[in-house]
Amino acid sequence: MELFRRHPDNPILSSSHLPYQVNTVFNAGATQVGDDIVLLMRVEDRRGISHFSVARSSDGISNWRIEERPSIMPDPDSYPEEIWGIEDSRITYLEEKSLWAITYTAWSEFGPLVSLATTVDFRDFQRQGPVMPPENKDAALFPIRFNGRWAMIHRPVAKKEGTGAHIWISFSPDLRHWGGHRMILQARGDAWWDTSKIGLGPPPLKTQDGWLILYHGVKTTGSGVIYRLGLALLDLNDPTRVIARCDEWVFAPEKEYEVSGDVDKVVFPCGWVPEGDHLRLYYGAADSYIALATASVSELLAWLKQHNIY
Ligand code: BMA
Repeated sequence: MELFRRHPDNPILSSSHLPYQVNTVFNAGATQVGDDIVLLMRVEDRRGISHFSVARSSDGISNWRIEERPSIMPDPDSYPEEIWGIEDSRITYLEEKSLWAITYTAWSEFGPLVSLATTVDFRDFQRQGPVMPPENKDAALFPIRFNGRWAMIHRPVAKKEGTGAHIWISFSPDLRHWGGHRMILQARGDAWWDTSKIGLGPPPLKTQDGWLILYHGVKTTGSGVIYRLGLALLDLNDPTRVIARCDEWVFAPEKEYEVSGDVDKVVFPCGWVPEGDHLRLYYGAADSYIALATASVSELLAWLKQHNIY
């Protein structure tokens, strides 16, 4: 049986749900706000440039309420790094600050970088500017501080030829100044399903066994790339310490809406919403749709124990 079970109504959101004409919707950040599930959808317009649009639903599956106009448009006049669009948000609630922190990819003239915004209601957003220079993406904050420092996972691209793109962690006293950079998970190379590039999916999830990490791994094949998903676990008190990493992938493009779209064979989650042991995973499918899968956190942890390479 699959660990992540696809919702029968998949894909739950597509371009036809938008009240204005767009190319695609995919790779949405997700969180619970009051009684609603809120998605911060990546919307690619018909120029090819992405912005964010908020979708709200009380069951997280249907009857999405989507605003008439984009929620956050790229603003290259004030934020030049957003010239080619804003993409792939990850949302973390910071209880200490009573706000949501949103990390996203800003596509600058010099390549993708990581920017930060905050909000208390998903109506008004406060940009905090870039936090990681290019090339960097797939970033998310932890919800708490470690020894007084905030922590962020991100994915810089190594310049050294053939070394791939790996997952790093960095620390900050104030969410602005980042240091203590350290590589924690490496693209595995060789025949592996996560051979060439890996990147964080949703923000790290606190569990009894550690911080649960869902990441995408990329393999280039004769017919293009395949984006599949794997699991890892970081130590609860010291997230630079990897305590588990899967051998096999846990989720891969199989359904028509995952296999065929603007970019074929892509599953790309940016958000999950836990409720006790039950987990809803929102993922982009083929860079064209938003889909939902559910899982049990304890089943994921049990599977990871069996498939741990550490
Ligand atoms: C990655 C990101 C994602 C996208 C994926 C597949 O590099 O740009 O936004 O879903 O490629 O095209």
